[in-house]
Amino acid sequence: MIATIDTADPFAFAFDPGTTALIVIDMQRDFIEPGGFGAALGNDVTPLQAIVPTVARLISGARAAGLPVIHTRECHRPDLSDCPPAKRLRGAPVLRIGDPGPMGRILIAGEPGAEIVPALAPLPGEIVIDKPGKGAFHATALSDHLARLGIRSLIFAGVTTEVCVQTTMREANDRGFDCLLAEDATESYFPAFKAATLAMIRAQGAIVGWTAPTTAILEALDA
Ligand code: C5J
Repeated sequence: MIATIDTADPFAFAFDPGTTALIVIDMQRDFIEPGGFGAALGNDVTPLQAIVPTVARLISGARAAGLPVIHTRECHRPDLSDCPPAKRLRGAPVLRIGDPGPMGRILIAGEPGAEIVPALAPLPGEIVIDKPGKGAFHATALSDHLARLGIRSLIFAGVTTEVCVQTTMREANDRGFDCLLAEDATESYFPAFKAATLAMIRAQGAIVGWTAPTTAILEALDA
């Protein structure tokens, strides 16, 4: 059965919940808690913390509606073999990827900081994609999982809006998925970047995809 979100931007978003998945991007301690990668880059992490309850509501509505919930984590192997020097050495952060920090080594798989925040912990059996890039399709098995599950439409949440969320949405759009971003279940360290990203996504007749508030998405899933 087709569900429709009439209030989606730039026009109604129609999707079949049976072929739709929720992708929650990088809701990790390293981006959301003080002492992680986001803070090491000089950012205030409080705006990202504020969306955790909204993301939790979206995840629980998706689970209740039977949608697969896929979680991603931006992180690297302990030997950094999947972290290009161009990424690790860029800029002048207080702590670089791989350096020891208050939550273990920054953005390294298996370290406490790379874990998803406890309030949004994946359930046993849910897919968790560890990704070395900003986009979740790059160097991961995400495409294979989506093909195996018969997924055609994707609902997105997570952080940060203009980096890993937008990159993954663009990758998905190019692969033929209809993409919807939950406006209030995504956040950036830079409010202007979030606003610009939402506008870019829905410009030119949904050139990348649609956006809608979490409540509207949950109502459509519930109907
Ligand atoms: C960043 C991300 N911002 N998950 N990563 O470096 O968006």
